[in-house]
Amino acid sequence: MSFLPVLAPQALCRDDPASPALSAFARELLAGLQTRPRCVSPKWFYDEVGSLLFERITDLPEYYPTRTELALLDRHAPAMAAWIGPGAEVVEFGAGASVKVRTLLQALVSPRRYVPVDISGEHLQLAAENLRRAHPGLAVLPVAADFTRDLRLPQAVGPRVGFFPGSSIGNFDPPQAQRLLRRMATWLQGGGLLIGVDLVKDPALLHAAYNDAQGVTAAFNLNLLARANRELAADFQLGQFAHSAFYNAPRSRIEMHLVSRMQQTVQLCGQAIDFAEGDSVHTESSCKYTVESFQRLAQAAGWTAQAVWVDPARWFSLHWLVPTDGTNLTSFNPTSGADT
Ligand code: AVJ
Repeated sequence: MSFLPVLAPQALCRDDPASPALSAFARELLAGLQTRPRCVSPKWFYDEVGSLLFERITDLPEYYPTRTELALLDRHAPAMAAWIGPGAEVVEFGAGASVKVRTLLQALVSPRRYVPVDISGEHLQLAAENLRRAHPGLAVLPVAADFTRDLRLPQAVGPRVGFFPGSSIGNFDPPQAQRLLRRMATWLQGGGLLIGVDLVKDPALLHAAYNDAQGVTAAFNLNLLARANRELAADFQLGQFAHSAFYNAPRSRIEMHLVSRMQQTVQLCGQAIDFAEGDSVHTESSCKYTVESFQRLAQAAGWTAQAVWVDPARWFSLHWLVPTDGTNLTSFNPTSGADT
């Protein structure tokens, strides 16, 4: 009698070499490649290389969201600060390099604490150091967490306010976005939420923003496979996959895919993954809203829109939301309203 050799998952695919359990990345990537249609969460883009590539995207001439949102923050930070009120504890979801929050923190009246939450731990510590230098007197308490799964925040030290810029909410389809907004309401304990939302616009502008001439977005997308090679010892041939990004008009969203250029088999954690020519892996959705469609979504998630700021070209929006049940803890009443 003979035993068939069982291919042990490669050591790199596991957090603990003594346990057969796969790491979260290995597990989700394998499951995503074995399901149909193939899909992988965009949260896995953000290892160190991916976080740097994303920062390069934000500087691209075609990528309008970051500079448009920064201009809105610059111009309207005093009005936003008035809605938020003094002594706030700012919780940022997906803080990355914590660039945008600086403008907000400068306008706030004695902010008590800044709590950046990010899935990428290395990035978080560096950003926290820089912020402490820029705001001596401000407590900075980074939390490394995947808030799409679970989030445990430290005890609040002041009225909480959420900050979720960049239109990262667009990564979730509307039902998921609604669930996430509801969970944010519980984390914020009655506090408001300042959230950036990219707007529906000429598809040609959207297409250019996700198909930049320098190929940085393509490199960002392909880094998912490079990361699997680095972290999981997979053998993806990067040249054998193509970046594809297009606007899905009926669903008002940009979709990014990695498309197999040929028939091929990839080894991943002891499993053989087959691709036919043209098979695609859906790696990201970036949903676009109108001001009204986003306000309806927020309303359905238990939030009331009190103010919205939009740039003159109507490319991007920032929304000030408060819980509909009226338990907003801010006692400060702003006298200056929002303008659009
Ligand atoms: C960080 C999710 C807002 O959807 O525009 C940029 C990520 N992907 N280029 C976006 C991204 C490709 C970005 N978000």
